[in-house]
Amino acid sequence: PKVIHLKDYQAPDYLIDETHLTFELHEDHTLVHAQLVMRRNPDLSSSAGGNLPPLVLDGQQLELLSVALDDTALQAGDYQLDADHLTLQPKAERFVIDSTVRIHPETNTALEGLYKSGKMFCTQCEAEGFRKITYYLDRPDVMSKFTTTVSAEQHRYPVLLSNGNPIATGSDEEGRHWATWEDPFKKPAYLFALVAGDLWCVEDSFTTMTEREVALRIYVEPENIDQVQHAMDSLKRSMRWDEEVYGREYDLDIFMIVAVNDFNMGAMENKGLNIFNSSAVLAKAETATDAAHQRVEAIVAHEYFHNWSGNRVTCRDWFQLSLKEGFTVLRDSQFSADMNSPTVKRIEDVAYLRTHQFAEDAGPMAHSVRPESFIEISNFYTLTVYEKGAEVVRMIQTLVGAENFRKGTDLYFERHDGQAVTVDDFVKAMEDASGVDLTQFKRWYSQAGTPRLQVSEAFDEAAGRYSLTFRQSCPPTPGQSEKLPFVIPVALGLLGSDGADLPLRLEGEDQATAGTRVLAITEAEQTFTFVDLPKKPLPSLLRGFSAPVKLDFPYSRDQLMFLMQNDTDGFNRWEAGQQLSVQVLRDLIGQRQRGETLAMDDRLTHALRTLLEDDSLDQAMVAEMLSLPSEAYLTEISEVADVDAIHQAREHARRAIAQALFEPLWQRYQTNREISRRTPYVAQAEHFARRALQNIALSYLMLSERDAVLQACLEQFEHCDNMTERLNALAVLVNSSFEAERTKALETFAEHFKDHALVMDQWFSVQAGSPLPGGLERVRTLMEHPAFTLKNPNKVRALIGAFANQNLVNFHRADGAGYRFLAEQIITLNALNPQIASRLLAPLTRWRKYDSARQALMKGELERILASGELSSDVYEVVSKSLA
Ligand code: HT7
Ligand code: ZN
Repeated sequence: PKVIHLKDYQAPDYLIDETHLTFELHEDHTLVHAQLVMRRNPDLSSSAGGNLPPLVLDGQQLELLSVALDDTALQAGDYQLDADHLTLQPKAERFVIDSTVRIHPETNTALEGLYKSGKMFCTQCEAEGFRKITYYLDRPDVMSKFTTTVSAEQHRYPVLLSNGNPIATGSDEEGRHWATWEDPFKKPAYLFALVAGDLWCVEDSFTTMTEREVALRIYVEPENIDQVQHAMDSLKRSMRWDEEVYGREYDLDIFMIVAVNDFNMGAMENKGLNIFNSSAVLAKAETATDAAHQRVEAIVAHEYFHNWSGNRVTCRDWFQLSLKEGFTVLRDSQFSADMNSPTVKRIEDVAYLRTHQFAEDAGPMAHSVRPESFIEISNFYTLTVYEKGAEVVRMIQTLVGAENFRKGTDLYFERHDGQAVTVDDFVKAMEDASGVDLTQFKRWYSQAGTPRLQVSEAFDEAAGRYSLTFRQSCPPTPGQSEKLPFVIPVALGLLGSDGADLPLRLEGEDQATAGTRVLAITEAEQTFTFVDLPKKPLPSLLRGFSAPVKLDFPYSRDQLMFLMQNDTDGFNRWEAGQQLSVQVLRDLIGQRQRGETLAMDDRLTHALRTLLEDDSLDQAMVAEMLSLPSEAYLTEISEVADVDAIHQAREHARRAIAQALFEPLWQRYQTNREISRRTPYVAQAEHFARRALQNIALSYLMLSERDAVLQACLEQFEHCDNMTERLNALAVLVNSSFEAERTKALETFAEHFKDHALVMDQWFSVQAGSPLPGGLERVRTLMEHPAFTLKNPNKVRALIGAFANQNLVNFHRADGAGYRFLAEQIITLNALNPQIASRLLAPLTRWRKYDSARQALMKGELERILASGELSSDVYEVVSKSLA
């Protein structure tokens, strides 16, 4: 397989000014006619004239029926065809190519290009799917104006959609009809979209900041029409927010979203016609959890925000992917923070980043935010490009300040509107707007790996001087053995003995500042000295997680408890609790490994009791603070992860907390359940918070195995009006020892929701994630369930993905059966859907984290996959890099 390198980037020889497409959709094939109005790239054409370079169009899995150059049909000898290209020789600087190809969306299980999801046709072109539709210059720096005509049988496909505005429709006597759409904005092919189906839509409108009316339409299959309102409300909130916070106005007269059931990712920002995984659009109280409601809101916002950060200003090449994705993830997280609790949103994002992105950064697929090479670009839609990319932009905001950051984004959008640009262009706009030199900062884009920041303190009481010394280092990653120092913004405060923030004055400064301040660490080792401090302060470091690093400071448990209760930074209050929990859990893991009786440090329960008994605290925060670090996070921070000891230590801690705090938990549970019983479901922050605390309380209480709690759980399961309470009750039953109740609950749930694919996904996940013994056998049995199919990515994620990623004790069974099972599924999926197969590999790529016996078993399965036959480039790249 060919490796593509960033350093080899060359501008395109030719440009496509206009693209006119005609699709004839049939049940057993589709014909695509493309007319491309092209010209030589003026930046490259030599003034001396000379020979024109060949035109090399991308195309895969296309049956070429005809091709013409300026109306002259070309014969076989006039062009060259291989599996990936159509090459021909232009005769003039300007020319028109006409081609007709036959394709087979009806058998396309890879869900890339044009495919059928159930009864509808839809497309997914990012990153390189358009080349499976027609011959084209399928690269993001070739931007063209598109006109698209779709023709299909009227009865089966009454709705025909593409990008832009509808300009003409018609029908013929054979029961077929057609529609033509015109997109006035130039765009790369990856933003092309087409949909044909029997769809209903919910319509609304939005008045923009300049008083333009935009029609909003969300299309779904008729049976889902009652699950669209939340997405529509989210869309309107996103549009308003982007105007208010980033000054961005929507540009077309219509904005459409279509929900499809078979989709490889969450959603896609095609110009004016976003296509969504139905799981990222549909939400109503009875069938979607609070988390699902929040996910819909975030994804609707993310795709909408791409209209500026991605579509109006796009990427020059795929190495620049984080230009649009990192920035847009930051924008959607800021939006979600504004719509809900900012601290809780930050906690969720950081927990996710530290568990999963840090693991990626420490594994064989580690790459920088702007990767240097790839075999298959689909493998680089990663946590690093998305989540770490967002952290990098967030750090720019921290360093230049909020006001300059906004000036920088304005300048970036204005300067590059209609262009395909690079990460350097983005950073340059930030530098120009702020006057801050970001040269060294850009190492965050080019160096992979998670930096470690070790902090030590020194206090000179007599002089009132308190010094913090920062030492940064970054472990080697594939292809990068040495790293240069990063610019690390450290937001910090110093707490006095009363818990309040002290005024901060650095040596040499005239005046003190109040509260939090940001220090920029730029050297491998650097010391900052604060003065005017008669007593030794307690530092609160990396407030709000101001940089994606692993911070080390030797806090004592008492200091962590003090920070938990006093830090003015909500994020760091949670973080102190997490660090305390990690210390306590590490004790238990050690005890377990030494075969000792487990005995937990009761300071953790004391600290949690104080929180639980304080009615004035945000309930969502209390719920977060009650959540122990996950097994996946404990694995990530272990040198060698002992899966069983981690699980047992964590379970022991949960039981100890449940026992010590039974009364306050029971009280909280009953109060909140009572309110839930009286209050109809509302998808809003304060209600999410109440249910979150109620549900975590229930999950602890059930560990007591008391009959009163079981009855309460069954009451919640049977009588609640929403999926949040029902699914949580189901999950705790599934993880409990009440076998009869568990079996009955699973049956009634499945019977009730058997026709709701998305709810059945939850039903699969809850069972796949249960740590009770026999997990693999349960998953194998569930694969036989009529609602399961390997052809639907949501089902694969819900059952196989949940098992391999969330059920660590069962997946990492010592006999390797979990690994073997996953490898089998990957080999099957490699032929059906390479992108999904490749993503499922992630847990096997982490083999270095485990003991030598497990390492051998995991590598054995990777080798078996490698030897299993013809591999897709997607799977090949991940497996071969993991074994290197
Ligand atoms: N920009 C979108 C990327 C995407 C994608 C990439 C590869 C394969 C399938 C895909 N579906 C969507 C999603 C986003 O907004 O980030
Ligand atoms: Zn995106």
